[in-house]
Amino acid sequence: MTTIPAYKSQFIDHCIKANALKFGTFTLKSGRISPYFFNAGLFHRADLIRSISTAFAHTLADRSDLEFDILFGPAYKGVPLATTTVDKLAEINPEKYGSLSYSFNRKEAKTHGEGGSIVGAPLKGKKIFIIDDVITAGTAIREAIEIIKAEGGELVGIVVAVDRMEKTPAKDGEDESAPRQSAIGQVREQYGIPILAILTLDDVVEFTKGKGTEDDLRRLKEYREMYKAID
Ligand code: OMP
Repeated sequence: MTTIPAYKSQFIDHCIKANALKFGTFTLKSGRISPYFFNAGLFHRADLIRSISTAFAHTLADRSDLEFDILFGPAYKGVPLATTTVDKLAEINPEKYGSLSYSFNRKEAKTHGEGGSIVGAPLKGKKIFIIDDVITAGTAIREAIEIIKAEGGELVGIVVAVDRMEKTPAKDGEDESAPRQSAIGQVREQYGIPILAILTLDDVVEFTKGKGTEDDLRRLKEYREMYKAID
């Protein structure tokens, strides 16, 4: 049995206490019926935002090969994730991350005052890492990538809280059970960048083996069998 690092299992514990990770029956944006759901919108409490920013910071700092100037959190859910994770990274390693910046987009460009559609560090000529909650079909992430391109930044990676590892939905006439890539896999291949996650579906299954009910575990495994992507 594979063991998961302490920061991951602490993070899952916090998620479950806060109801941010729930087991049951949930209909996803894609229409799939999932036995679990992750809701990053519930991390507004001080102890929880601290827990998620700590987990993000460890996920990034563990990859000492990665260099970036700015954490970009797409509006709105990415905003607190970017700001708090920048702070946490500087606490963990002030030498490497002390001058790291955060940045995010305005949903509507401002036409008065300082103007523009970016709040925080300007992206032009900088190495940018996107931070976000969940990638399912990849729509939100692709919008963020377009903003970074338009602002002249260089995208060097993406980190999400949960990688559901799901294959893209079947197109008309395609067999839903046929093997397919994930949205994350497609973005990784298209842009040639690393995409990291605090938790994956595999981590959730491992955690449930130790702490969940038999029924939750069986339903998670069935779901994984049905929807896990080839990469
Ligand atoms: P994409 O923009 O299609 O990649 O989907 C991301 C969205 O999936 C999030 O903004 C949520 O609305 C939703 N979501 C979750 O937040 N947590 C989950 O566990 C599953 C989903 C989902 O609907 O697939």
